[in-house]
Amino acid sequence: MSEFVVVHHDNGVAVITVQNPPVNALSPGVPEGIFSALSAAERDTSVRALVIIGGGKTFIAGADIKELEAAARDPENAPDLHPLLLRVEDSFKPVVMAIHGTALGGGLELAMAGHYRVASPDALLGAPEANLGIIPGAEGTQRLPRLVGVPVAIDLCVSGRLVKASEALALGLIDRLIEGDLLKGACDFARSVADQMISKTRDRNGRLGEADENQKAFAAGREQASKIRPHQTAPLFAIDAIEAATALPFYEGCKREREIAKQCLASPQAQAMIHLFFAERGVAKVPGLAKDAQPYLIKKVGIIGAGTMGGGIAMACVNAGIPVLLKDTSQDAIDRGLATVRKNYERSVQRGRTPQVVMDQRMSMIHTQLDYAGFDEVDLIIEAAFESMEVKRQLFGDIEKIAKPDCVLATNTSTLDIDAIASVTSRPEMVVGLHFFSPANVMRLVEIVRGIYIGDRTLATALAIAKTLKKIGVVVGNCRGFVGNRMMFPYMREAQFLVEEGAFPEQVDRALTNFGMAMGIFAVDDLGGIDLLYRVRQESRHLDKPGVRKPVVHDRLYETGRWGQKRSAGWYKYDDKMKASLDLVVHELVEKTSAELGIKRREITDEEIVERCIYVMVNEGAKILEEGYASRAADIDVIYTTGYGFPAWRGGPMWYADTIGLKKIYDRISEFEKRFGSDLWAPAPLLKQLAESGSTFAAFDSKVMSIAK
Ligand code: T1G
Repeated sequence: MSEFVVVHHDNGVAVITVQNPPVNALSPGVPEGIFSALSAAERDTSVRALVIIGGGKTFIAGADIKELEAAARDPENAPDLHPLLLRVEDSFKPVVMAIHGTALGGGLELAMAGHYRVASPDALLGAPEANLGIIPGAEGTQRLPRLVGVPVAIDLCVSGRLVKASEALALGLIDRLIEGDLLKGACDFARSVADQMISKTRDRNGRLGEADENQKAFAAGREQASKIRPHQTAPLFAIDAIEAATALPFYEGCKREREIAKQCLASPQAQAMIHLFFAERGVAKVPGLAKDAQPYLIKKVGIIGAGTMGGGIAMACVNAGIPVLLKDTSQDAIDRGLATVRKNYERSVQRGRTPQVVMDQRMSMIHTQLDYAGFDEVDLIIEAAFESMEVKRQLFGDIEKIAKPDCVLATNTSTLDIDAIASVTSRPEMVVGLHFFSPANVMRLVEIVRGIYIGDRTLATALAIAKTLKKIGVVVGNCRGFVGNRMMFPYMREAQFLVEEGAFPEQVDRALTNFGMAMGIFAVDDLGGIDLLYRVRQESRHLDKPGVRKPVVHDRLYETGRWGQKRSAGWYKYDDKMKASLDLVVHELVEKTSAELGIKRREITDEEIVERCIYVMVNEGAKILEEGYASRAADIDVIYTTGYGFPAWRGGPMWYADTIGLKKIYDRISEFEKRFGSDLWAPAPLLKQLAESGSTFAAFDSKVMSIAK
């Protein structure tokens, strides 16, 4: 019997339990184990029906993505689940799939080959393959539309969203909800259908719809795909495979699906997104952090500052079930902050994402106040006050006198020196940077900034609270702008230089969004506020090297009072729905600034825009790695794809650089250095070294991790 499968009998039912922790992935040996257990149960005359169930916390969370990662480099060796699916579906004894936890990708495909599916109410089902740049490749695109109809199958494959068991029942994806003991309920169900005619999913063509309505569904699906997953190929290929299901007999449809799946698996997008899957899980493995460092338990949080960030962080906490004390200096500030929180929840209720009762319950977990009452009982204090060193040092001096000894003290600063803040306390080892991204209740990224004083338990607590808040916590060093903003500064600089030299903001933004950025850099600047970046630059003027070119056009815009969306005018002008449009006033300002700088404006290509804006990021990323402010290039990829709108299908800036080839990037940067000078474009020594040795950032990471082990 296979190490991955355990079989026991329950009054005429053979129960096949899959055991491949942590998520029962269909790793090599698992499908084979299920296959032989099923064959044996079929031969066993005492068996009238079968139940397949997952051991531990979940059903089967899909194919083994590690195996897919290898197959992406050699698709001919992609895992083939077809023999098992056929074995299940052609069983002459009913096979009941008992689902708890998650049934995802290949796990859902196996479940759909079964004759019946039952689930516990907390189960989640889905086809998230698009998140990996691939399509369901185990007949999922052929069986799913047969169970739930074409439009729903398209939606599930394009969005990758997971459906709760109650919705799965309504959709026809499962046959029964089992309250209480799932295994007992599944066995009872199996016995109840043991003598009934077996219906195979592959023969259920009733829900495949009519050609004309399907054409509408395909068109709507392709439009949805280009809207929610711009530039991504897999969602469109999934629709092609579902279309094959409606046009071809089952097995020909499966053959078409396999061809498309192989094509997807071999695509750079799949390799990039599979890289990110593991990179997002790899950030928790922090070199230098003691493996047995115990995080402090966070049961209650105190937040200082009820502004945009403080309010968003409060929502993230109560959404995770953690009550919050939210303090600010004036009732007005509190009322404004709470009004924003309430508006956010109301919007979510209106969209049917949050039941009203849940909104009320979460709002009731936010206690607002003007003093520090109760802050001596909280387990974590997050300071989200005005971005000024003086204000933050004052605050940390105050809170450390109130907070209990094992309370972790965190600051949400996005640019200021953590050590300078920590050093005003008598317990700097308890201080950590928790740099959330706006809106903090939505954005998945948290930069966890570790300063020189931080204790292992404090760092472990920061990682744990990020996970509890369903965030991706990436540990970074305490340099100016940490990792994300530090790479953003030269990116913004080059974008502004390009505008001073001949481009216009909308051209730069178009080139960047065509490249795949979620937003153009000038649109981002308008969203964040022109005054914000202006103030950050003023605060760091003392760090500027004399004689080195600095952008001027941003100052000129600031001086006009066009501070972005908050003033309905910035690089763009905005209507009352915040829709951006071109403003020739900005063109005049840009041309005037070029004249002021004595720059003869020239034709600038989109290619130059992308190269200067993205390569300068890569170069800064390489400096950050060699200076040790980030542990892995993959961490930088996670930061930029989850916090800065870098396209996931390009894998992040460092992975993207590897796909271009570091030699080409290095050579181009060296050309820019000749044109614009070393102060702006000196190649990072690490980039030079990797480029000249024909190596990659991925190889750099493996080396880091092999040393860290
Ligand atoms: N394969 C290999 N390893 C996996 C895995 C998988 N499918 N899923 C998770 N892991 C590892 C993960 O790397 C981590 O390892 C540990 O398990 C815990 O994961 C044929 C081709 C199930 C919701 O896309 O979404 O099927 O870091 O931290 O937060 O058509 O994991 O501890 O060493 O995420 O509790 C489709 C992917 C595959 C689901 C659990 N399936 N997994 O979340 O734990 S493609 C997916 C998840 C496919 C078919 C196609 C989540 C989870 P480590 P975790 P979690």
